[in-house]
Amino acid sequence: MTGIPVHMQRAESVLREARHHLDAWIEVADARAPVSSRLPWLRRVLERVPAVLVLTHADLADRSAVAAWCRILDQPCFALDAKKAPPAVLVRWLNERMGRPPLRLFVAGMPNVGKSTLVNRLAGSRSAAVGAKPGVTRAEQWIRRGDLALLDLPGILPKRPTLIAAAIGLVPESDYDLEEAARTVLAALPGPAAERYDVVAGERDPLAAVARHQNLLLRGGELDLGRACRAVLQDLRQGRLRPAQLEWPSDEP
Ligand SMILES: Nc1nc2c(ncn2[C@@H]2O[C@H](COP(=O)(O)OP(=O)(O)O)[C@@H](O)[C@H]2O)c(=O)[nH]1
Ligand SMILES: [Mg+2]
Repeated sequence: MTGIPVHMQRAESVLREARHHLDAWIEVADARAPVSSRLPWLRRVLERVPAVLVLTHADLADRSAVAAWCRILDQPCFALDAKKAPPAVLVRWLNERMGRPPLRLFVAGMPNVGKSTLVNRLAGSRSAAVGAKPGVTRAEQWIRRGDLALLDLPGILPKRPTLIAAAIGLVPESDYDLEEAARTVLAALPGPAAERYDVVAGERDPLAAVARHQNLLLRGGELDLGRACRAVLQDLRQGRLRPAQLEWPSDEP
């Protein structure tokens, strides 16, 4: 298990056992950052289990960039707004993998990528019965949701989360520098930043420009850069900076 953080070694050993019982797994990542929001080590562990990649938050991303990502990524890929009904092609893909109901499914991804939202939509109106599903390896790991038996494995994080992952809210706040994350966002989204904060191209200190534009001042009248950082991150997360494409396929080597 070298190369895998200690807190994930248990997750890996559970998965090594459970993978034989899975019909399929859904890797959930964020369409705004399809590199930073993925978990390569998980793909290695689950190599032989049929996989589909779901890119959530497509409603906030750049449509053509996301379409290009889906073309170059290595597996079936669906970009969607997880809050809406899942596309029929995704449901069909899953149904085709089901042996006898329920579909034994692992929905995996970093915190906040949209796993629960997606599962609720997939389980739909039949999701009333929530409880332990006995009989498959370690009973406590499985949750029954309608026609789905879900492997429950919380707390999966990459070893070194990027500032972009932090910016979209996938990383605990204690684990990154707010100012670095906010500056990363402003640098990556010049168009939306200009539109929302009038940050002009070549601006020496874009964060100060945000503080000025939003009138964020400390008592003495100085610019409140701390609040400017929070404003930028909140605007990004709440969909007020659009399109919020933070990683482009053309950046890939
Ligand atoms: N705009 C948008 N918001 C989403 C989408 N998917 C999830 N969310 C929101 O993102 C937040 C985290 O979603 P959640 O399902 O709890 O993530 P989980 O931690 O992976 O289970 C919630 O506020 C959701 O409403 C999406 O596709 N588009
Ligand atoms: Mg959740």
